[in-house]
Amino acid sequence: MIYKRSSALFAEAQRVIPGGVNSPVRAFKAVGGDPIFVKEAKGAYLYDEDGNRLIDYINSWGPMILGHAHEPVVSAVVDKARKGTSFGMPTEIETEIAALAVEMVPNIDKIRFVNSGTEACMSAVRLARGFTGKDKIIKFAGCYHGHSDSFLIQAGSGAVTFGSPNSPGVTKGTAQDTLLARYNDIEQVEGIIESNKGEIACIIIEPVAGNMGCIPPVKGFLEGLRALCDANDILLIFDEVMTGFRLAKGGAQELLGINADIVTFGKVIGGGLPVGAFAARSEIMDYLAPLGPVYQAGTLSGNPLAMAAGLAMLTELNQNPEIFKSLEGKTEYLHNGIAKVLDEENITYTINRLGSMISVHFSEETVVDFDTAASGNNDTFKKFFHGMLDNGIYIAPSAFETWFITEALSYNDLDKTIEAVQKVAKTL
Ligand code: KE4
Repeated sequence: MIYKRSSALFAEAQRVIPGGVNSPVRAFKAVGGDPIFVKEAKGAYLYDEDGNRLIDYINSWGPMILGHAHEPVVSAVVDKARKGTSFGMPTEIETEIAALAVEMVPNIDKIRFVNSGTEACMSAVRLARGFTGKDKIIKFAGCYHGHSDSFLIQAGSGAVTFGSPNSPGVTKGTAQDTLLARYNDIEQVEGIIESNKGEIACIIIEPVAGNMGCIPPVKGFLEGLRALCDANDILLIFDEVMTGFRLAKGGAQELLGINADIVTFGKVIGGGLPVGAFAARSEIMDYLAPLGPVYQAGTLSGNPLAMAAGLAMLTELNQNPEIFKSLEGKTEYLHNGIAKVLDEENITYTINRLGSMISVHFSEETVVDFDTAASGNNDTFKKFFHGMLDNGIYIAPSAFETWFITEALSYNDLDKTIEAVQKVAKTL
């Protein structure tokens, strides 16, 4: 594959944008080489600036669950744009999408829209602190809840990719209120709660981790967190920015049958436009300004354009719940196909999968937390990434990310992907 124009554009971008990108993981630092610049996309395919067509397994890190430039979303946005893009005043469409989200997701009465997953998670933690009157939070090494200061403590995704889990600029004062636990280790969480009795406002977790690759919760882990929160007056925050409206209509709460106190959303809920949200039962949400004392605000929150994209997306998912089963079937097919060809080539690997989230780890250990995710052979991953790219398949440019399956993928696309793995496996 030729990437001449992408490389030229990257050189230009670096003159005026730090690192040439507006989000670090896009810079290919973890895999080497220059990033691909996308010209346009449709369905399951990206078309880069050098005329290459790539089968896309990132889908903008999750939002494009129905494929790129999905017609109902596009026309909803175009129609809305003609009537104005933002007013900074309430509009009916915000109520429509809020009511639909409340109908689709268990345990929430009200939802507040913001502009990113980071903002949703940041606001959810502030709300939990305000509601409980307590300061400390528990997060899990390798989980990523966006780039708000409280979360950049052994965060996943781009933060780990950069090998700089704790970012400069996060003060000691902030860091001291963030307690770190190991994913899937309920005993450790119990110990942390014991040694911080009465001080913990919330536990925030990705119910299915997606920022260390895909790591499903082991049996009993989430149930244990639920019980510990109930016994200690701690709010359980499910960060469903990735899993929300992807694993099921009601997200991980529905699929795994665990009730969270606050749920955060992003990605799919915006249909590809900048939307985040956080939601809970009224008793908690009514603590938010202008009703309650916890302040949270945003100029473009709930803007009609983003709401139109999100409403079109959620409406289609709500009316066609069989999409989630179809996504799961495609992901399982891909999993089995990749496993078969890697076994044939005697490659050491493990594949984690849940619903339409999947990741390939070149590790002999079962990947259940940050440390085992980090034990993967990164050199092998780099070769795998570039080999797949050269075969027209775009997977996450980091071993600490999840692949996102889109309904726009055909089984022919999946077969092409498996064939590419077979070819690349011979070079590993
Ligand atoms: P945003 O602020 O990027 O919209 O959302 C932050 C966030 C919160 N919670 C979870 C579970 C997330 O996965 C994310 C963002 N995901 C990354 C991909 N792993 C976004 C990609 C990027 O940083 O460019």
